[in-house]
Amino acid sequence: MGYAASRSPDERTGRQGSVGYTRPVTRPAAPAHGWFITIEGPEGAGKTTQADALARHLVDLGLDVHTTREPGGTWLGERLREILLARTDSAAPTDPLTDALLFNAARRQLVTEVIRPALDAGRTVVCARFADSTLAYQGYGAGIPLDRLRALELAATDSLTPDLTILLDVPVEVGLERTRRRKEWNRFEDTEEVAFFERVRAAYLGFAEAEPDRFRIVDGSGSVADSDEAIRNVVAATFGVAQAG
Ligand code: Z5A
Repeated sequence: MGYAASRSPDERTGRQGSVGYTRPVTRPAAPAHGWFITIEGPEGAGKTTQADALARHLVDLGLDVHTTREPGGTWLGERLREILLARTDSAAPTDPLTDALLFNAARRQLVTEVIRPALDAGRTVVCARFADSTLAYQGYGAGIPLDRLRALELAATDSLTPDLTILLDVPVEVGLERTRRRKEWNRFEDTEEVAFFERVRAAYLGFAEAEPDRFRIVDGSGSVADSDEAIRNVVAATFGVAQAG
């Protein structure tokens, strides 16, 4: 990360010893290696809405941005998403480790096909949900031991970790109420109890406490504009991209 520094007059003339002049910087330079920003949180927190808004903001600032989501973001990932989220008539509940394997399969494809190449090309990637979701939902929500999940995560990500994770936090009832206004619920919203979503929310807050350098908590219970502004402030403070040119 950082800004392109202009050369001083003395650098241009080759003279040594005087204080250089640096023009004021109004735009962020494209980072040599792109920033990887994830947006996490419970359902209905506004992750999709805010991922799109943040991407538009960063594009306005001159960055080359790719927006994506989990599960999904590739041909294979979107097919797996359909399977994972489909409501089922089957009497047999889906095994949570099966879910974890499928989420990580989609993740592996997204990382290798999209995220790594984009970051290596200097693009910024904004992703709605990433590996923290599996730890929160299949780990703290559904009870899979975290060491098993971390092994799957390592295989899927090759240790790729976001530079910044914005945790959009909302009370469970607020988020579920927002998602229930939609016509379609997904399998998780259909079958899980409120206690499950309370464990997920608490897990996210615990992750943020454990990794304060990576996580920033944003209150998602206000208006879309409130979340939007708070996220812009977080990104500005983290990467120094506040000033539009
Ligand atoms: N899952 C998992 O278990 N393990 C994993 O590893 C991964 C995922 C990756 C699908 O994820 C499910 O997969 C999810 C977790 C599980 N299960 N559940 N339940 P998803 O991200 O595709 O689905 P989601 O989290 O349920 O997304 P969502 O419900 O669409 O929530 P959102 O993206 O945070 O919010 P949104 O789409 O931006 O907004 C939802 C609605 O609220 C919409 O009508 C907006 O207009 C409205 N909204 C948004 N912000 C506001 C504010 N601030 N005020 C009022 N209304 C708002």
